[in-house]
Amino acid sequence: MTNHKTQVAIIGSGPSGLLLGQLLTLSGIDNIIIDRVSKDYILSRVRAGVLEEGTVEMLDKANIGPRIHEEGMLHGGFTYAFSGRVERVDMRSLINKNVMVYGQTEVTQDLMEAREATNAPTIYEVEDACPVDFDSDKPYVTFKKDGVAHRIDCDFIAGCDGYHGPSRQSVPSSAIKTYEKEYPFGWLGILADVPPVRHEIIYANNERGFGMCSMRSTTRSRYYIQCANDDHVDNWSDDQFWDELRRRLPQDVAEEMTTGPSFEKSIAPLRSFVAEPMRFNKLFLVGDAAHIVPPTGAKGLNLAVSDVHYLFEGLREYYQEKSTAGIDAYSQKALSRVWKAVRFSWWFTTCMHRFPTTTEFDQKIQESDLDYLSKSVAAQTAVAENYVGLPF
Ligand code: RFL
Ligand code: PHB
Repeated sequence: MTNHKTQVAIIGSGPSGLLLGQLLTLSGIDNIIIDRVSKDYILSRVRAGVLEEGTVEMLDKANIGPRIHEEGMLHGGFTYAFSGRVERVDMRSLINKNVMVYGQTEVTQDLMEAREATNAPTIYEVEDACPVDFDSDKPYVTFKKDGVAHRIDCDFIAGCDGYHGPSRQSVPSSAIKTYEKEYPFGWLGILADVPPVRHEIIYANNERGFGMCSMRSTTRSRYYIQCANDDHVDNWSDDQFWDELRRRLPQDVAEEMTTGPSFEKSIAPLRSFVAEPMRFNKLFLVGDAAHIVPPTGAKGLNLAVSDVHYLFEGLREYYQEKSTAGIDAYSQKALSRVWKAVRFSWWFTTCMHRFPTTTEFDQKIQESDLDYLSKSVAAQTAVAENYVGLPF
């Protein structure tokens, strides 16, 4: 058995674990991060692309360097299309705020590099990670690495291990309540080294299903189409994908879109999920470990960052001011913001997609919702506030 000792043991080296670790390290609070997979595998995962202003501020606070401001693209609005119309929510003129388009993979890479520069320990490719005795004053984490058993004794455990990780699953079912909604479709996404068709993101509601244009840079595009839940990437050649996407976009956009070979293609299911509470004495759930939102509105990564904000402030207060007020308030503060993002993501998903059960009545309601949005400054302001992210 190899024994380790630290103040905060962090399970999961995704954006939430890495950001929490970096903020703790910068405040002189020891932490060890463990992850089931390798660094390269984590960096090969293609996920979110839109960062709220509060997220960028948190990344600045973590000192992850200037790359995000050099390479990230500020967007002052987004476009939505429906019923042959093209409309825009202008966040910049409505509420003087922007979002930043910068890939989650880049955020993760920046955080990994920042962590390496501090020499804070990260152990990759561990097996059987398990939070233990977190209801007592002597919590610890066990795992195996290369067949050798390890144990990390700590003050607190941060469960930053995503939806499938062991942290939430180690909580007795009587102590946790979960809320869940599955959507009867997924998103088929591709990455291609072609210039984005428009400077801003386009969300398209179409009778053939949802379609979306996003990007990672001025030379790299990310496109999505709604697909069936049981669909498979092998069913879609690049040509089939582009043809179907074109059919779902406004005509001028479809005609001007540059296509090319994709180098990544994947299907993500859409789900809303919340676990309550997010604290179990010495164990905290953070990010996807506690909640999942459908990607419409790009809230998943941003919610992980706001959780980290509340938890980091609580832990900092605990160590520097000997107060438990922040960690005691963590679950309630985080969940209050989580539910608002869950509602917004659900609303945007419901407005923009075709459900197998959509009736003519539902269709009319969807169209009138989007028509109202296009005509009401109050509605646009509400959407803009949610899209750029509610305050922490
Ligand atoms: P992550 O990124 O899932 O990281 C969790 C880490 O925990 C590790 N882990 C374990 N470690 C040790 N032992 C175990 N037994 C473990 N089990 C798991 C994992 O290897 C991993 O490294 O969670 P985190 O840090 O909370 O970050 C959350 C975000 O990643 C997530 O909210 C977003 O990526 C969600 N999401 C999207 N969000 C958006 O805002 N826009 C998007 O376009 C978008 N696309 C996506 C997504 C999530 C996807 N997933 C989860 C399948 C597309 C996909 C495919
Ligand atoms: C993305 O670029 O992957 C993206 C952007 C906005 C969303 C979802 C995904 O709402």
